[in-house]
Amino acid sequence: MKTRFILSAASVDTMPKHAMAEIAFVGRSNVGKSSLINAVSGSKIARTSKTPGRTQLINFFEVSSARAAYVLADLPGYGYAKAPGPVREQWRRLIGRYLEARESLSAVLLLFDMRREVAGEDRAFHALLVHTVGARGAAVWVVGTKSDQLSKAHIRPRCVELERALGTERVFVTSASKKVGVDELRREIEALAAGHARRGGSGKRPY
Ligand SMILES: Nc1nc2c(ncn2[C@@H]2O[C@H](COP(=O)(O)OP(=O)(O)OP(=O)(O)O)[C@@H](O)[C@H]2O)c(=O)[nH]1
Ligand SMILES: [Mg+2]
Repeated sequence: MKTRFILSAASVDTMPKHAMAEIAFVGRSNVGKSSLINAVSGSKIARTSKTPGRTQLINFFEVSSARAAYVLADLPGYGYAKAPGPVREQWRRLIGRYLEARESLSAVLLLFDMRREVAGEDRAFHALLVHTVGARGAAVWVVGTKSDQLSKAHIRPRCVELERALGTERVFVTSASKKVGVDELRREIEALAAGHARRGGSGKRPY
């Protein structure tokens, strides 16, 4: 598997143009987006941090394996209460514009820390994804992160709670640190990317 950092974008105009499948990683600040990108791509390409709100731009990475080539987009985390109001507003707008502009997005992965309760803001964001990019044909996957922090007995009940709270059928259980669920997630992403390539790229137009 080869990985390449493409670029960091602060606005829609500077996002990369390509015809590969693109998969976006979104979720609250500190949920483990960058760590999961590293786990899936088998690299240390995305910067991770103990300080929430570190990723403030959209970072694009290209991953190619024997099976497929695709782009992973690492989005800034939403809902970081300590960030100043204008900064949060700027992130919110950047995420909104990204979702609007990337019209042939293959999938959005919405990450949840499996230890945390689902808040109203999370439900609203999930619903927004389903009604916007989901309605345009992108897959919207709910991914539970940091499963290593839960006892085995608690994992299934937490998944059921997440499924109920969001009205979704499937939750991917992952731990980037213990590599739980990572191979499965990579296989699903590769399958999406292979389908995208078979259909001749974006189907509409390259980004
Ligand atoms: N125990 C455990 N910790 C994790 C896991 N994944 C990430 N972390 C930790 O959680 C913290 C945040 O991880 P990041 O990957 O930087 O999170 P992020 O969602 O990219 O954060 P922002 O870019 O700030 O929005 C770091 O201290 C990671 O080491 C995991 O699977 N298990
Ligand atoms: Mg990050």
